Amino acid sequence: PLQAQKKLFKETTQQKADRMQWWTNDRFGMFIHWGLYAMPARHEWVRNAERLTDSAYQKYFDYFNPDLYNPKDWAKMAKAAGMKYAVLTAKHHEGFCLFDSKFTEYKSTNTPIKKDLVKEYVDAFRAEGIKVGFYYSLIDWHHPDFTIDRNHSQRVNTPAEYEKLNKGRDMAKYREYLKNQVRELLTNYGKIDILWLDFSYPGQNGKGKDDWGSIELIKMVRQLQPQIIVNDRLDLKEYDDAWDFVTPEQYKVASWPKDEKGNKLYWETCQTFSGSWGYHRDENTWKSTQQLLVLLIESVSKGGNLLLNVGPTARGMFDYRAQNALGSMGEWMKFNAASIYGCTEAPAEYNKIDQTLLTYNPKTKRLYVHLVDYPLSRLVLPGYEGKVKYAQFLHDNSEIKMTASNGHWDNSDYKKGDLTLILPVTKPNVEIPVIELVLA
Ligand code: H79
Repeated sequence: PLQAQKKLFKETTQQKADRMQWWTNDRFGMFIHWGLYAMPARHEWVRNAERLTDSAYQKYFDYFNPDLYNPKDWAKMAKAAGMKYAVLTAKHHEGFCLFDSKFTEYKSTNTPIKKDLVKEYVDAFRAEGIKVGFYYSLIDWHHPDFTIDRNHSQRVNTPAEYEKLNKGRDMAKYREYLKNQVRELLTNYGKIDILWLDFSYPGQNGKGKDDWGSIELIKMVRQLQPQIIVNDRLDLKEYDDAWDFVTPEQYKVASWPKDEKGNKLYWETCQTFSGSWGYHRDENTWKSTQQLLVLLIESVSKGGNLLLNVGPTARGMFDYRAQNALGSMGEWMKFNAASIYGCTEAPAEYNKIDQTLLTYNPKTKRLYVHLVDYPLSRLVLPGYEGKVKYAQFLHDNSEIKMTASNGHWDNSDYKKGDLTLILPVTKPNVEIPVIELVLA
């Protein structure tokens, strides 16, 4: 028998399901990585990768002036893409704050732009009806009390070097700073829907729950914002209820993630357009529209969400590649969103169909067959005979004829009990066409 998980709060499973309801329904969110690293424009880890010192990094602070920042445009693009929530980096690992914190001078209000960028984001996204979240980095490469560790921008090799560099640094003070800033974010900007903390790496020269004061922190978070949804990176996995969802980052899960008792977990994969999270001018590894749509559809087909990242430029714009990608997703979502919102993994009685991804809406009892690889005029649904009342394309509600026979004199895929759909030979003008099955 497995050990009972520890609990910090009194919330029941049903109460959690109610709190998570909008999030599981909405499925698709926008991640926004924005900070000083938009200026070097070569990955948000540039300070670590190139071992940049405080003084080498200072020029980005001195010249930070995103004069074209207009989060209303961002919110409109997110909405048009079909995204229902957003998560902005209020502070990333570099330590720079996009908000007017009382606890640091290292903030946007002290740069040439002189604005609380978080405030404008919150107002703009809320105005478009998009739920508002904050990313806050646990790691901080700028704070003088944050001890040098294996993920720091300063690299050291020997224990003696660590000791020397960390003389005078006091994690207890950093812990207070972290708590104070999270309190500011969850107090000064109204109702916040999501808190995305990043990240823990316990072990040698690492940091985890004791370094962050994770238990204290999560208690404060839940007290300030009882309905908030929080990710799983505080290193509190032994508690059932100290986190809400798991966060596979830049990889695909094989199947719906479960805990060790086999319970399905709430989950969200976070993904980038090109690899880097921060704006990367020269990266040439942008995903195709097809790949991006598959990331979304496949997540829903396994019961999860997609948080898709944009890295705005140092002038505060989404660059043309990001705009194009969002636009193409929006084109698809405009006609096919019914297979995403409110949908989840299909019940096991509906067999997998080759070259397709299935999603299911439990309220309307409709099954969505995503034709990832468009078939040639016939699609055999294995074991579906008697299970389907009606079939149509989702984008135009045009009927798709079905037959409980092979539908062709030489359809060798067909077995008794299967259902055959008769499709047009020409693929409809939709990146990934969707068949809507009204289930019996
Ligand atoms: O905020 C985004 C990333 O900066 C942060 N989490 C997402 C949401 C993150 N990405 N990777 N990691 C945390 C783990 C560390 C990976 C590293 Fe590397 C491998 C650090 C150095 C080598 C990736 C590759 C980052 C720089 C090079």
